[in-house]
Amino acid sequence: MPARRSLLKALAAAPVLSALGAPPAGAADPAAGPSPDRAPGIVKPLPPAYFTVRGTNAESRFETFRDTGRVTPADRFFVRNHTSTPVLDAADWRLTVWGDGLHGRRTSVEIGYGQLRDLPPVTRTALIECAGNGRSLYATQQGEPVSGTPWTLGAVGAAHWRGARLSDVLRLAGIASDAVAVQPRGLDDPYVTGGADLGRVRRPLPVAKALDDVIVAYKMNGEPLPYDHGFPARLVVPDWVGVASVKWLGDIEVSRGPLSSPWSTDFYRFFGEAHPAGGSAPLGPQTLKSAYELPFGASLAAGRTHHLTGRAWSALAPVRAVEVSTDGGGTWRPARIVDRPRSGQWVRWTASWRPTAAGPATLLSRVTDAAGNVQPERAVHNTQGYLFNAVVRHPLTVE
Ligand SMILES: Nc1nc2c(c(=O)[nH]1)N[C@H]1C(S)=C(S)[C@@H](COP(=O)(O)O)O[C@H]1N2
Ligand SMILES: [Mo]
Repeated sequence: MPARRSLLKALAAAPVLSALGAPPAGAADPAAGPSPDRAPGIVKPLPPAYFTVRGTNAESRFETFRDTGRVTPADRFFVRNHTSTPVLDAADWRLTVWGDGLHGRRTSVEIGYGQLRDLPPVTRTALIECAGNGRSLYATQQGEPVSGTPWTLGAVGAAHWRGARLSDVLRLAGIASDAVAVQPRGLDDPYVTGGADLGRVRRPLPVAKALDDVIVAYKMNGEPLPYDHGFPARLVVPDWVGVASVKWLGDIEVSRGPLSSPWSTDFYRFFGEAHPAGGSAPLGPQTLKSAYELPFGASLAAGRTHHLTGRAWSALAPVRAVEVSTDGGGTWRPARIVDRPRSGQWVRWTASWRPTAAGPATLLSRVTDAAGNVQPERAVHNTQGYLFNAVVRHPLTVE
């Protein structure tokens, strides 16, 4: 961690050094904006070979998952920041659990980093996927306008998360048996949008989910959480939209009545013609997707056999089958699934293809899960472009 800390200091100092006319080698020129391997507010380097920077966020290049295993290395994992990564110190960190949902006369309980680590540790392999992953495909594939970060398919990653069960944390704090909701909140800066200060990122979680499989994670892939992914502690809410997995966890409200925040009322609900006036219920579980580990617009040689690879996942049930089409959806054949399907995880798959005719081509893939969910041809539009689940039409050129 000290190395990261001095790196951050160096970044903060860079504009001053530049103003003196002697930027150190590799320092960003503030006039040119962030250099391509940095994003405002993100601590880790974002090599352009692996990331596309989108505002305060960084999307993983999906095709580069090809050389990763079932788990995404932390230095390749996408970052979704409403504001910027706070650099916190575990020694000063406290988790405050408070609210009318604690029993007895308690109103607030503080848990330190040591106490958190003293709770029985569990490790869970889980995907974190932004609700808006695939959002740009509403426009590019369906011709429908949507608002929000125009992610392609790389706002998702899988990791081994180690931490305490949220249920153990809540019981330690004294959650009452009639509590109905909890609301975790981050320690990053308040989110200001359209002139309104919405406060710190927070979103209610029903008690049933909170006590089921949620963890307060302090390790990612065997290492302390990186700053950008929530150090010293974050929630990991398996199978749910990424925003539920609050980073830099600072406090949790426990309530005997329903809770809400802009992240449950204005965002992360479906709005639009196909949905109830006033919007759907707040989004919970993610959806299902499959994709090729190839850049959009890649060129493949004609007359050769290509070993195509991809990934498929469903938040609703383990993957059952993946099919591919190399003729724009006219015919389908099974892909070979490489990994044993498990709930909450993705599988790698392969399919070979020997294109003959030169020219533009479209590759498709389609996942079916064990509950019988299948990727549809079209996703149902919603104004903020959440939960894109349709079969992706992957453009290529055969040369
Ligand atoms: N405190 C806090 N937690 C947060 C966010 C945030 O901006 N602040 N972004 C959320 C969103 S929208 C997503 S998709 C995930 C992304 O997690 P990652 O950046 O570790 O990939 O974190 C969630 N947790
Ligand atoms: Mo997200």
